[in-house]
Amino acid sequence: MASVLIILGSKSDAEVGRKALEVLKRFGVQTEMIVASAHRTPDRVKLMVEQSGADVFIAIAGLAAALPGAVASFTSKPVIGVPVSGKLGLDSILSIVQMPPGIPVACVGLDRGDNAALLAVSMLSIGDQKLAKALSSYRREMAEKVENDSIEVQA
Ligand code: RP5
Repeated sequence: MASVLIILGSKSDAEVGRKALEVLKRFGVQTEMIVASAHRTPDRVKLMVEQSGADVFIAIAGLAAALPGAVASFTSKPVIGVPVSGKLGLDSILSIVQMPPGIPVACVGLDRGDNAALLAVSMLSIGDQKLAKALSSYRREMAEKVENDSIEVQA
């Protein structure tokens, strides 16, 4: 069964991680969430990634957010980075987006654990028809909500 490992750079990133967990749970994707810091526990990051059987990794970190890049250095599976908002705003985004050539990571918006999970579901759905169908109906539900919202504001 397809699975995702969510790695938080700190316990303080847990709220963003929970957004991802919620979405992955809705799609029935097996998920585990752990804490491992790229700067404070680099050996632990390596160990957790190398011993994980996950198909997709979601790495969530703020400040000089090296975690997604560090995770990607230990696996050739897809890594999705989630920049966590701080005082500066662009620090974690740039740290994740500006990977050197050869080791890319995907980057979603600030604090968008939910979008990271949806992107993971989209990747996993390539080889999983059930997941692909679930993603299509999720999108249909969203479209219906927009149409209903429109009716509501017009009334
Ligand atoms: C980053 O530094 C973590 O991902 C977190 O977003 C930020 C602050 O960490 P703590 O001081 O809360 O542990 O490495």
